Amino acid sequence: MPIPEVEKIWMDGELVDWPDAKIHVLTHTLHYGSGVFEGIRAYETSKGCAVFRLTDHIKRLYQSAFIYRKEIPYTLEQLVEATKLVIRANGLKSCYIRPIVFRGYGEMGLNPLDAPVNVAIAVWPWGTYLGEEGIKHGVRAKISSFRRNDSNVIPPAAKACGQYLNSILAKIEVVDAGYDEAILLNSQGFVSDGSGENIFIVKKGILLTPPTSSGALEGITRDSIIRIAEDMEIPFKERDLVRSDLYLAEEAFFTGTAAEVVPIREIDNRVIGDPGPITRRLQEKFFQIVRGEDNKYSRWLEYVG
Ligand code: PPE
Repeated sequence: MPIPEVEKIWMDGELVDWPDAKIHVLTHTLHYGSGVFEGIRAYETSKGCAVFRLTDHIKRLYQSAFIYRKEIPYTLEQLVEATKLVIRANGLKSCYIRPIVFRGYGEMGLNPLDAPVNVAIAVWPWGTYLGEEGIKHGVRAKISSFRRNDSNVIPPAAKACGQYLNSILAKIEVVDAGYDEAILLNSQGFVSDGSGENIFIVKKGILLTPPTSSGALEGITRDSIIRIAEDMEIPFKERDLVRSDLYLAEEAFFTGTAAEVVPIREIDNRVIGDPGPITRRLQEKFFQIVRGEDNKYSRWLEYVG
């Protein structure tokens, strides 16, 4: 997807012009994928631009960095403020936000601990991730032959740059085969998540999603949907899912910051059908919340000011 350019990017404490936000070709993370990142969205509301669960995302960024023994040279509050600053500096009403903490220039080799740590926060307007049609009528998903990286290989709990090679292989495979999105199983054969989304299904009226021990990222959208479902008294269970659970699902959908809430209309050519009632209700509520139309969830919105 092409990146629409804006004016400024926050880099190591300063706002720099978009074309000047450059790094050296010997940057450690470019070679070894040793960075960690976040994906966050800000939405237009009647009270101005609001970032959805900004503090929770930045907390996860610190957790990802912690796993890789990387010290972020800023406080959580500073990165929260920097995020708001860069949105304001670009005059955006809504956007996607990509903070990245990476090992910079100066050291090569697999011990990253002496390499410098750099931080950047970029923002840009980003429309629907899997298409408008996908949001409305659902996407066609295929289970990839690539397995999700195991916790003892590359912990899926950290959102690290290098681990996305796993998602990239899965995505290429299913897009080549004519599908919209990949679903990954873990090495035991249980369902994990999508290439860049968590997955939910409905079976016998119960909302189900795999536990994070399946290799699924502890998604913030996933957590939001679980809490919304509880508030709506939709029966919910976190449990391991096998391939046939997906085929026989009454409803299925993906959740993610970039993807938002996207119905799945087909999995491996087994038709699940048009978005079902539970998917619709959760999707509608999610969009109301992010647009600031439901005060009950106002704590999830952090205004840019
Ligand atoms: N699983 C994976 C593998 C994943 O990458 C994401 C987010 C999720 C689940 C959902 O997590 P959350 O955003 O907290 O609800 N993927 C990010 C990157 C996507 C990209 O193409 O880049 C995102 O949605 O921002």
